[in-house]
Amino acid sequence: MSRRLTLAAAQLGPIQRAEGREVAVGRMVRLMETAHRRGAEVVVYPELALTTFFPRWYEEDLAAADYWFESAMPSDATAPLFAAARKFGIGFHLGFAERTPEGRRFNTAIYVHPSGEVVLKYRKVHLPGHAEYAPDRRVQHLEKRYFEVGDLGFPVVRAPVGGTEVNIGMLICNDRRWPEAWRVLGLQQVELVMLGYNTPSLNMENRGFEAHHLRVFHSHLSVQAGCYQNACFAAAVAKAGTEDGHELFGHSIIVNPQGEIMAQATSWHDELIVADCDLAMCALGRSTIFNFSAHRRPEAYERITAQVGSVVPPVWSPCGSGRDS
Ligand code: CDT
Repeated sequence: MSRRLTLAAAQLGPIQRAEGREVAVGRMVRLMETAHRRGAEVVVYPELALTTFFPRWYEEDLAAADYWFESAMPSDATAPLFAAARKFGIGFHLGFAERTPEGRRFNTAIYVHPSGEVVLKYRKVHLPGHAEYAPDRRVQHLEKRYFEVGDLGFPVVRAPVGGTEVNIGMLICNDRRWPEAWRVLGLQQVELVMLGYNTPSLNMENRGFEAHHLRVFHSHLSVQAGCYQNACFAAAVAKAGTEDGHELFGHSIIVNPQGEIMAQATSWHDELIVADCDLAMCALGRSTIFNFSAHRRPEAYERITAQVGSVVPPVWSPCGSGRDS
């Protein structure tokens, strides 16, 4: 029996600091309606989709940043999204700032079944940026201040997505640049990676020349390689455009297990892209080049988990004849 999935990625244009969540949620509901009209069974929204990318703003007192966090899901502001999912029979992925009842803060994503039940939760592991105000920086990136490192690992679950059971997993923004994260998902036979991001168009820190086009190239390179090497589909979905004077590059994509881009956003506004995914492609990759049980050599990968930073290699020096070693 063929296993197909109609997958939608709902890129969001900018959300300004002064805009309330109901504005963003209204836009997301309209995108969901479009997704439904176009036959999608699941819609993927960006990282921290409900507000501006607030880690660019410094708050001395952490409690003053609580405004940006959701302490319930659904909250009053997000309830219309859950209602729309029920109405359209569509599942959705949502990125948001989570504040737990114990007061812990995470950069979180969930996959919600059309019934409104949260099927899967992931908390971002690779937090970029810094924890303290950095006066030498032109733009702050305070994710390490506002969030703890995710404590859920990289979970994968098999769950109904539309009419099909799909192995779903998640990454959040900077995670996409780390092959270890993809591989942990691949080792659980992930078939669909849902991934939201907020990535600035420019590196404002000028620690060396970085051509502007490389920002998008590196994002796509990471997602395409992750899909190819782990035989999965991904929806990598951006917040795009100029948010409070800071430009985010958009370029949302849907990628197949061959690493090919199946659909790409072309605007820096709210935009829906849709792709028809044949999940049999995952089994093909997993049973050929990336047949892990046949070809992986974990005994040679010890450094991957034993070591964090890189080490300086030994220096080669000639030893006598240099011939017979
Ligand atoms: N949100 C997030 O993780 N953004 C980072 C910015 C790093 S600057 C290249 C990202 O990896 O896209």
